[in-house]
Amino acid sequence: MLRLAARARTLGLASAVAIAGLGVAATIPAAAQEATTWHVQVGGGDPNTLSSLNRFYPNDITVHPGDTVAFAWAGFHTVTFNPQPNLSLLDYAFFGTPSASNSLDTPTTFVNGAPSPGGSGPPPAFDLAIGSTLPAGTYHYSCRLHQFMHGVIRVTNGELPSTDAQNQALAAAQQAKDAKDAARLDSRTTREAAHQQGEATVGVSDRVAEFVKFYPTNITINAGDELTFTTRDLHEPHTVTFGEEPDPNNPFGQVFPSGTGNPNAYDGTSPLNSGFLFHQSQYDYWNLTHSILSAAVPRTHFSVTFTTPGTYDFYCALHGARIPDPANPGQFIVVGMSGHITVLPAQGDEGGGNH
Ligand SMILES: [Cu+2]
Repeated sequence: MLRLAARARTLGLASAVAIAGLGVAATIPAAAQEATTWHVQVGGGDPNTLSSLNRFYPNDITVHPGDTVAFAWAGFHTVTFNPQPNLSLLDYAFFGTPSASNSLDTPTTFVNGAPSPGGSGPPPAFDLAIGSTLPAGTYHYSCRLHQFMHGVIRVTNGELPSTDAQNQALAAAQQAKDAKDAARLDSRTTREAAHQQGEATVGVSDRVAEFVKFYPTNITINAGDELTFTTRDLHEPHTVTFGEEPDPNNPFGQVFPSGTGNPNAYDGTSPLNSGFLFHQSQYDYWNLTHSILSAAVPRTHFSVTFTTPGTYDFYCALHGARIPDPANPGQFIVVGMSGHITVLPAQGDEGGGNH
C-alpha cells in the first residue's frame, strides 16, 4: 500500500525564493478580482534520505468564495474536510470515498482528495473548488494518515492579506526550516542508536519530520541475547520482516504477525514478520475500528532472539522490500527501509576473554 514507489514525489518549489516584500498586503477589493488559483504543496521531504515532511506548504491561506485551491502531492497523504465517523484511513487513502466532493460548497461538505495509489509518475494535482456561496469562515482540513498534519483555509469576502506568490515564498522558507530540523532529528537518532545495546529503532518522527529508516542500519548482537525493535514514528506504521514477503497476494498481508520463524529462538532465515508496529494514537486517528483491520493490535515493540551466528537481512514490508539480487541469481537483497544483523556467537562461547 504505502510502498516507496507510491511515495514518489516531485518538489515543485524552488529552493531559494526571495521573501522580500511579504509585508505588502494585496489591497484590491474582492469584487474587482478574478477568481484566483491558490497552490498548496501536500507534504515534502526527500525519498533519497527516506525522509518525509508531513506539513501542508502553506498550511494557512485566505481566499475568496469561487477561488480554486490546487493541492500538489509531494508524498502520500490525503486532503480531507469533514471526515466521516464511519470511514477509516483505508477508505480515504485506498478504497475511495464515493460520497466525497471536490467542491467545498457548505461548511459541512465532505471533501476527500488522495493520490491514486499504484499509478506511475506523479499524480495530478487535486483541485478544490471553493463554493461561490460558501460563507466566510475558517475551514479545517487534514491528512487522514499523518495525525499532526492539519491545514486551514480562511474564506473572506473582503481584502486578502497576501497573494499566492507571497504564500509560496513563506511556505518555501518553512519547508527549508523543516528540512533543517529533520536533518537534526536524523543525526541525533543516529548518534543515540550507536550507543544502544540490544535495541533498535524502527522509524523516528517529531510532529512534522519523519524518517522511514532503521537505527542503526547495521546491528550486532550475540546469539541468545534479545534484540528489541521499537517504533518512534508517530506518523506511519512499520514492520520488522525477515525472509520472504508476507502473503504478496494480500494487500494487507503485512499488518498481522506471520511466518514460521519463532522470535524466541530464531534461525535468522525462516519467514518472520512482526506485523504492524504502531501506536494507539494512530489506531484511533485512522479510525481502524471502522475498517477490515479493526483486529490489528497497536504494539510498539518487537523482540527477537537469534540462535545461530551469521548475517541476516531484514526490512519493513511497507517502506522497504526484499528483491532478487541482480548481481547474484538466486540471492536476494533488501532495499528501502531495511537493515542487516550480524549475530556473533553466544557470549559464553567466546573463550572467556572478558571475565
Ligand atoms: Cu516502514
